[in-house]
Amino acid sequence: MDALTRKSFEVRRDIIEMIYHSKAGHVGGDLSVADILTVLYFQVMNVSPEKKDDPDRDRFLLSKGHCADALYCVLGEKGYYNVEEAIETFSQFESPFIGHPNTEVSGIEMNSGSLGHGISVGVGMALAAKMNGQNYRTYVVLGDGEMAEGSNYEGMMAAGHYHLDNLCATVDLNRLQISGTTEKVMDSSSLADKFRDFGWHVIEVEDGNDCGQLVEAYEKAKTLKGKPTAVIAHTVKGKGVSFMEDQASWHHGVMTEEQYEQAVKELEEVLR
Ligand SMILES: Cc1ncc(C[n+]2csc(CCOP(=O)(O)OP(=O)(O)O)c2C)c(N)n1
Repeated sequence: MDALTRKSFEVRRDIIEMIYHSKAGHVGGDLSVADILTVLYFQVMNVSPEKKDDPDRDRFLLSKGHCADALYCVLGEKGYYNVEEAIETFSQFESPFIGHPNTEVSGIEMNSGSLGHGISVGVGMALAAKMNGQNYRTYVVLGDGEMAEGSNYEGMMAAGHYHLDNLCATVDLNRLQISGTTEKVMDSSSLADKFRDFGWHVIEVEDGNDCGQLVEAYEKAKTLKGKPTAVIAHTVKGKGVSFMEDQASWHHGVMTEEQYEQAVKELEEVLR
């Protein structure tokens, strides 16, 4: 197994621990986005704990903020803090590791949780880089259910208008949102056409849980000029834990002890 895939499974293992320990969190979306976050933090982005205040660091915004748990685990694995501390205190009184991303946590650039704001904030950051002659890139990660929020489309329009080729948005397209399929709750199909209509390049990733395919997409995105790039990553909600895969009920389910043990067993088999 390559190092990035291995890391994505270590992140999954942390997520299961964090969620079982706290009896909180959004496990389905965490597991679908685990590979995207791992690839961005461990391969693609110019970020590190040492550079956390460097004005030229790349910027990352988790627009689907309910998956803070996954982001906390990736940042911990990357060395921004001790991942064990995040796992043990997640969602507890006075812990900075609250249920949605907040800038009290080292490495986090934007508070989120109210869906639909990442692209607009990303437009501001990307535009600022252009105006100040800086070379950093801005990355935003969204959910496909989140694409029901109208504010996304205003942000997409502005990004196209200003030709922000230093902005890259990823949609974690797992086809499920909080209460069922996105098709049934609020149909956001033809996302690629929507991005293109607003003046974006689009790269579709057939298997958005495959680290190799994701790396290829992000490296290509870095070479595309004149327009922002949308990476549409086709993922599986709950990926890596068989009984959670493709089940909307695991959007924020709490595991029984038996289910926790089964999840750990499956992930450790991959890591062995
Ligand atoms: C503005 C706003 N409306 C509603 C919610 C409640 N909410 C939390 S997660 C979610 C579903 C998101 O679905 P998706 O973006 O597909 O997330 P994923 O499947 O990747 O976890 C909703 C509606 C919210 N957080 N913010």
